[in-house]
Amino acid sequence: MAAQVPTDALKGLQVTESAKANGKGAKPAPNGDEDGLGEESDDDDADDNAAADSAAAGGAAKKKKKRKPRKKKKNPTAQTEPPRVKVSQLFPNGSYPKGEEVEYKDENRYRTTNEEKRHLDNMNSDFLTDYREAAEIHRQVRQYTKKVVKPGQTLTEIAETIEDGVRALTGHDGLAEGDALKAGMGFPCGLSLNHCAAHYTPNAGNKMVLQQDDVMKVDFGVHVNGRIVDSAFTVAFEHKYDNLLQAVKEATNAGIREAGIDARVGEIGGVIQETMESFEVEIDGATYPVKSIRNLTGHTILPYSIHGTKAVPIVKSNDQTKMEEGDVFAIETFGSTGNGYVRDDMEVSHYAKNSDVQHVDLRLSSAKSLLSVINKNFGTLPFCRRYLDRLGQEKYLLGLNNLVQNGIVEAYPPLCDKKGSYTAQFEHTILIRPTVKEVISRGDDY
Ligand SMILES: [Co+2]
Repeated sequence: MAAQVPTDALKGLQVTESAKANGKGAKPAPNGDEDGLGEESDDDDADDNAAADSAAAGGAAKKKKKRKPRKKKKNPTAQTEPPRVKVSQLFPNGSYPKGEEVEYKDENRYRTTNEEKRHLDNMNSDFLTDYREAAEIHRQVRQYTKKVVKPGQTLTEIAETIEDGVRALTGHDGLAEGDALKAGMGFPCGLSLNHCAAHYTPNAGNKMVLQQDDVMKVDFGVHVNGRIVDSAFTVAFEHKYDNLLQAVKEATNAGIREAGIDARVGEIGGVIQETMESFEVEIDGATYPVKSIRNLTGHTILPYSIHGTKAVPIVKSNDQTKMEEGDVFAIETFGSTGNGYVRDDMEVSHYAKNSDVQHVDLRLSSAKSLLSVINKNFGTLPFCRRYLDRLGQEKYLLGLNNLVQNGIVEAYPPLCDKKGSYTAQFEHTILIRPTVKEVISRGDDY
């Protein structure tokens, strides 16, 4: 999810204690898993096994004779299509694949083998496990999506393909109160077309259909216990956009390469811009320079908070802010054939509660009750109108707008360059670990 210059990116967002507490709701599953595979424990596993356990224990010898020998429940070993198998079953004991680990350079080279830094890394094992699980879910869902996405599908269908996949793979459908805070969507699935760069997702009743000629930015987040993986790619069916996509992919990888402990974000922006703007693209007979969109940035990610306090510009700047050990960054770059500048346009779909708001006395009862729904289900995680719809909320717009006017909830409108232009995006989440930089969302695809 893109951060905007300067306001969004520079807000000092804090994690609320209640959000933290809610996120730690996963209980260990009962021991005595019949298949003995010691699968990752969470609430849903407990539910799945409850029936089987009681049949095995309570039903004991008496009933056993009457029944046909029950087949042993086996853990699936492969993902289905569409993806519906929890990744915690595919990777028992939390043994999720690592991201791409990159050693630090120069004066930070010592860290890879340093005893103290390795110790610090080991103390973060829950953090790493949650992050790797979320990243694996992102990879599996996006790779399925890339396989099936076709012109003629509605944006709503595509968004639901992704969101249903993410929720199933976390094992949390997010319908029971507080469930979406344990794991699920880290922010709404953005499907921004052509001149729109970010923060578009269909609201209820949207009939937009993906066209053969479209350039679609797919930007979605997966979180496990508030650890958000923010990663995005661009889909195009026509080869005329190849150079645009290539420019942005290389610019993002340049940013990832430059990132590291003590790296200055302004310099990283310069390298990103240089890479991006070394490309041009010919579309329908006209040649365009590819420009970095100068008022969009990458950003730090905090627990349950998608936009942290640091920004990573994608143009050269004097920003001397340094990356530090322990930071989590979303490195995202946007290229455009237009002005290289976005402004708010079209209907809002994305919202998030501000984490730094003081208590406000709300007079509107619909705003009060909606805020309670937001607190219980999303905390400070971004959500969209469709997520309120699926919780059964109705006629909430007045209340929602009131929360926005009172500064409690922030609206994130779609961000678009000039009409007729094309924009592309690639994004990865990276962990600035004590010993190495881990590109947690890296896959074979990008
Ligand atoms: Co982002």
